[in-house]
Amino acid sequence: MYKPGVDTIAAVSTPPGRAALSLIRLSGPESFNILKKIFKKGGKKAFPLPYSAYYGSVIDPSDDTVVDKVVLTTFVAPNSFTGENIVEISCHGNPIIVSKILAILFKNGVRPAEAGEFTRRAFINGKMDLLEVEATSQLLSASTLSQARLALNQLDGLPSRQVAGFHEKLINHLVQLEASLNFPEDAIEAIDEHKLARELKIIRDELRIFADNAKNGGIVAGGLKVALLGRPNSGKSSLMNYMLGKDRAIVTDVAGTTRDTLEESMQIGSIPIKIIDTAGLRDPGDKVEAIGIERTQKAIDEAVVLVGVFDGSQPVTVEDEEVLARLKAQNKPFICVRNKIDLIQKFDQEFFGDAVGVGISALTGTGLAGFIDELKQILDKNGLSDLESMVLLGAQQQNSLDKALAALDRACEGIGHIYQDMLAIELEEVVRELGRITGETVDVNTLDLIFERFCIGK
Ligand SMILES: Nc1nc2c(ncn2[C@@H]2O[C@H](COP(=O)(O)OP(=O)(O)OP(=O)(O)O)[C@@H](O)[C@H]2O)c(=O)[nH]1
Ligand SMILES: [Mg+2]
Repeated sequence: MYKPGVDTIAAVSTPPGRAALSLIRLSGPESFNILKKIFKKGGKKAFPLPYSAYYGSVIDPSDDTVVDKVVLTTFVAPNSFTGENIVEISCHGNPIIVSKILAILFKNGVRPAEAGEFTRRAFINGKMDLLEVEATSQLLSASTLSQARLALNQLDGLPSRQVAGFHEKLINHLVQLEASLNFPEDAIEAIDEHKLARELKIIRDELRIFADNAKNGGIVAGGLKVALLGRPNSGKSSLMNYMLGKDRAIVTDVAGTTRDTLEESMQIGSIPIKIIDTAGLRDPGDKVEAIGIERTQKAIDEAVVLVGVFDGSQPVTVEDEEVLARLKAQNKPFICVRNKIDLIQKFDQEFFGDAVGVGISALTGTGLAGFIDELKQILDKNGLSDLESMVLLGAQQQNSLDKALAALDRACEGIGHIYQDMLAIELEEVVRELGRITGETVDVNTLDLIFERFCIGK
């Protein structure tokens, strides 16, 4: 059973295996007392001082042997990551030494930390809210610098302040509404429903922008997928290879070379992209190709932007027409690429109609810069390059945001038609769900779900 602030916990915060150093972290009320039993320091500096480093030896009290020479760093409550007394032990990075030190700690009143328990204590002690917890989790799992930057922005607290702002404004409205409902005789000013409707709609607009920023944050954190599609031999794999700067996909003049989808990470400007090469779209020649084409549809579904690749050295075919129709039917931004402009062009220039079309050669690289530019513009237009404003939410937080928006919509639509006590119930729900995003109102089960995604030692 979880007991915050009662137990003193410890875990290794660095990855397992041999290294120059490993870091063992302790947090809890007894951290310093326990260290006094197992650590012999050199020098005269008093122990523990806040934010101090001590050089000395870890001793096994059962037989007084020296286990390792270490450096301790101390953080005195409440000025620490968890808000508790923290000691960090930097020892030599040998798994045998690390296990021995942990074993000594566990014999002397420390218990092993659970996954995410340090961060959970930071949350419980008011050191961070759930938006910052989510940012920490995503910072640890980020695979590109821009994803890390996105998480760091959130750690600065802007999304937290935004949600707190919505929360506060709505609570004020709710309090006035409740007061006029409960004490009508006390000459409390009657609610001006027109004014309230206007103000709620402003909050709803702001909350919708916040939701869009969260949607874009989710897309960027997951790696923004761009799928290449087109008929066989149009040059999809060649284009992917050129963009990646390496021969990732097999390229041949055999139609139907790519049979499975291939996914690779790259960056366009500062935006992390996952580029997906797909099996050429046509009537499949065999079972394998048929499965490949099914996977193409999955790639189309997952992609945020689609790129149609057409062979400019050939006249338009029925398959090209099907590809264009498919691009148009997805309700997603797309770019049409006329490839092979290094060859004599037989492709009808008018074929793309209103759609964005660019000529390139995936063989020589001609026109590639223009294509990347178009791609950037699409990302800009869809708010996907503005990392500063993006928000990262966990699944539970997203669920709460959806519920908050739905209840606020009902309140905005209902005001003037529904009883004020119904309106109050909707606003209560918005306030409760917003509180769940930051963690102001949250239940233990949800916390379990949130923190179990962390590694032990964080
Ligand atoms: N001249 C010229 N040839 C190209 C260009 N792009 C691709 N090719 C050639 O076209 C052929 C097919 O290229 P791929 O990249 O394999 O085409 P694909 O669309 O991936 O084909 P599938 O995997 O079969 O769907 C290969 O012989 C390439 O060398 C280009 O810009 N210019
Ligand atoms: Mg291919």
